Amino acid sequence: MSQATLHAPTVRTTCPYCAVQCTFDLHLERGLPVKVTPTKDCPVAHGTVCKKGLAALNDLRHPERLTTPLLRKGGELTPVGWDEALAYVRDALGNLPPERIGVFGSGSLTNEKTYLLGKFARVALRTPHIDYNGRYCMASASTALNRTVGYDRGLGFPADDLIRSDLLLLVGANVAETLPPLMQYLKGIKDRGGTIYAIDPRATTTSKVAGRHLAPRPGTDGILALGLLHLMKQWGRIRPTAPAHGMAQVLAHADDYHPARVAHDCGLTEEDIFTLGRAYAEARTPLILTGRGPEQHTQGTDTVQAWLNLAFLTGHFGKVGGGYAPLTGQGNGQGGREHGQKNDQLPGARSLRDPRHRAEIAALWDVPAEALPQPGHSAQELLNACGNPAEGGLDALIVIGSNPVVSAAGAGQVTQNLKALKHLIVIDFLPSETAQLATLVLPGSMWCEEDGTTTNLEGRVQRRRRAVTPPGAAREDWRILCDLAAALGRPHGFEYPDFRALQDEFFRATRGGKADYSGLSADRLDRATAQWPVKSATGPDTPYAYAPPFFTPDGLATLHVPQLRAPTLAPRALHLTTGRLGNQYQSGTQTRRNPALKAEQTVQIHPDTAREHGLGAGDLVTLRTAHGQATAPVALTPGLRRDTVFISFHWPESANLLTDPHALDPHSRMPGFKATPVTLHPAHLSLPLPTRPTLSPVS
Ligand SMILES: Nc1nc2c(c(=O)[nH]1)N[C@H]1C(S)=C(S)[C@@H](COP(=O)(O)OP(=O)(O)OC[C@H]3O[C@@H](n4cnc5c(=O)[nH]c(N)nc54)[C@H](O)[C@@H]3O)O[C@H]1N2
Ligand SMILES: Nc1nc2c(c(=O)[nH]1)N[C@H]1C(S)=C(S)[C@@H](COP(=O)(O)OP(=O)(O)OC[C@H]3O[C@@H](n4cnc5c(=O)[nH]c(N)nc54)[C@H](O)[C@@H]3O)O[C@H]1N2
Ligand code: SF4
Ligand SMILES: [Mo]
Repeated sequence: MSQATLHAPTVRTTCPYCAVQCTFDLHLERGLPVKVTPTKDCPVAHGTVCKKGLAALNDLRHPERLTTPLLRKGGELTPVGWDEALAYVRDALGNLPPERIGVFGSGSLTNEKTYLLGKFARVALRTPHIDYNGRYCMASASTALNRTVGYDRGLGFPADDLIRSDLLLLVGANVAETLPPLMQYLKGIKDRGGTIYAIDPRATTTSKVAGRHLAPRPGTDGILALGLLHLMKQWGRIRPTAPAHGMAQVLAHADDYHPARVAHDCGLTEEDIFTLGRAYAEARTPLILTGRGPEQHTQGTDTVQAWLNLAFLTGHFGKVGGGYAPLTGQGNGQGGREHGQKNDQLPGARSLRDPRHRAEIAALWDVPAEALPQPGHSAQELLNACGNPAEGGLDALIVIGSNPVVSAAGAGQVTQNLKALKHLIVIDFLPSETAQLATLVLPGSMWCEEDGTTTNLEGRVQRRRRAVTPPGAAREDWRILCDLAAALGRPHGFEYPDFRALQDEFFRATRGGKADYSGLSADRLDRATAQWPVKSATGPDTPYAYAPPFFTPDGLATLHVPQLRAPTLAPRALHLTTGRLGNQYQSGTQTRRNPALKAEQTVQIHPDTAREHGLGAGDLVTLRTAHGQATAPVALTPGLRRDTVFISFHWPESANLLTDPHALDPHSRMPGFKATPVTLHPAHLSLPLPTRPTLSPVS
């Protein structure tokens, strides 16, 4: 190592990817970050990282990095200067009624950008139609927690407490691939003699480490939870965490869920139900963690509710080491769902429907409260409305931090809708599939090119620090949003002299909200991270969030009776479920280009099912659903249920050509990403293997 390297400066920041938000030291050489070192004092990872984080710098100066605005001229995206790009925005959006313009945000954005995006939509565009990709992610868990205890902070306790659990139920969470540093806690639980169950239709890397695996049919997790509640009632194990509304109804409803019925609906044996029930009844600190497996269904909210009810009624919710919590996914999935990019939300997890909340934020933003729009379309409805007068008709959409052409349900239909828009403006740093459809692409900033804060899966706020400036004519995202407001002739409220001014306004805006960050500042966060709420500059943070009294008008929780149906399949149909691979991230914009992160798309099928369909390993199979079709090579997967197939959604034209853009959870507006009836069709076997799966939407 050269002397220069040894003495090179380092900048401490957080990873661009998942909700663990590992802290890194970035080593700089000649002003550019060249190496990532995990830091031992990272509160969750404690110095471990995953491959994605270590390789994150490969995208920073990637040859495809966007360095200039691109405007569609004569059908082609053509480099232009910022003046021309902003003049386009002025002419394009300035002449549209506000309710014809939509904004689509992201749980990848820092808290400050999330806050600014919500303000931009309501104050500069004056549109009700802003929502974000967290609707596809945490919305069902968040909705269930909010309606039960009045708020949602992901893990209600520090991650270090995970090892205090003596029974961990990982329900549809493949943490070995998706939140790898959490594996040290699984080891900790086992070292202390605890038991871990992975509940997943597939055997996964996680289930192997867990040691116990139950594979219910996709979409039946809530019924399994009802079966456990039924047993706990029979066995006299009901001792609620606190008095609550709705308990009698929830307990009466569980009477119908006897083990024989539950086993039948879930595709398990009665013995499975009893064994799990005994383990739960005997555990001192059972902890239920849900991932996207049980949540991303059209009955996702009620499914989570069933697990939450179980934890609450057996007295574990809110207790150290036990209870129920969802595992947050995106880097700022937690903060991203608190500060106003949600269609019905104002900063600090306030409600856009609440007159008092509207007045508080209107005063801060210096606008009349009546000028703030009411709630608009949710994410999928927003995309369904694009270019589509039959579904609420939007003419223009601004997308930042998401790639819905790959990640939205019914991506074939969504692609057609986006093409039908008059104006599609995408702020990204790489040419995502969505950016490639845009009429205007604005080159934004990557994680280590900006300051800000993110909130990790334990509700802990940490600083992101800028190590380098964006390349070429790329700009920091927050500046782009302010430039757009100015181009629209609405600069008032978007004239921050510097980033600190925006950040301080953001912290102030949360004062008095449920997600109160008002005691925080960049300086305080330099000294120590903090879990919200943090209500004053000198006051404490809140490591434990879910203790009564809850954030409800009377301080009590309200349990809801879950309405759950077991999915039915036509003859010959199978369940299609979707999810993630360890080496790829989300819609893949940031990881498919990264040579350090090799992965391939396959369709995982049980060997017996494959044989019945005349398929062998590596054969191309076409998956057909009511919404589209997709072709990819078969991977024989013995640990998978025979009635289920699995495909990842990291590649374009894959999983989401098969999912339904219209069926949504009535409470969370979540699409059914994880259960679609599918049929298998061997593709022409003499075809060469494609370098990436090829699919076409059903016309
Ligand atoms: N490598 C990697 N890590 C990531 C991400 C990524 O894209 N790549 N994304 C981040 C984000 S945003 C998120 S939300 C998290 C998600 O993290 P996870 O929730 O762990 O991810 P998934 O793979 O979507 O789903 C988890 C498991 O659910 C199972 N499953 C499918 N259907 C069902 C069902 O009906 N019931 C049950 N019980 N299980 C089911 C799948 O087989 C899968 O193993 O990961 C975060 N971390
Ligand atoms: N079938 C199926 N579909 C799914 C899921 C599933 O399990 N199955 N999971 C769902 C879930 S949980 C999620 S979270 C979504 C995620 O899917 P998306 O919402 O598409 O999220 P990403 O792929 O992370 O997209 C991020 C895009 O924004 C860019 N970007 C990232 N950070 C920033 C930033 O700070 N600024 C700017 N300007 N651009 C940025 C990236 O380059 C990329 O193009 O997918 C959902 N879709
Ligand atoms: S992707 Fe998640 S686990 Fe991996 S380094 Fe980044 S924050 Fe840590
Ligand atoms: Mo997510």
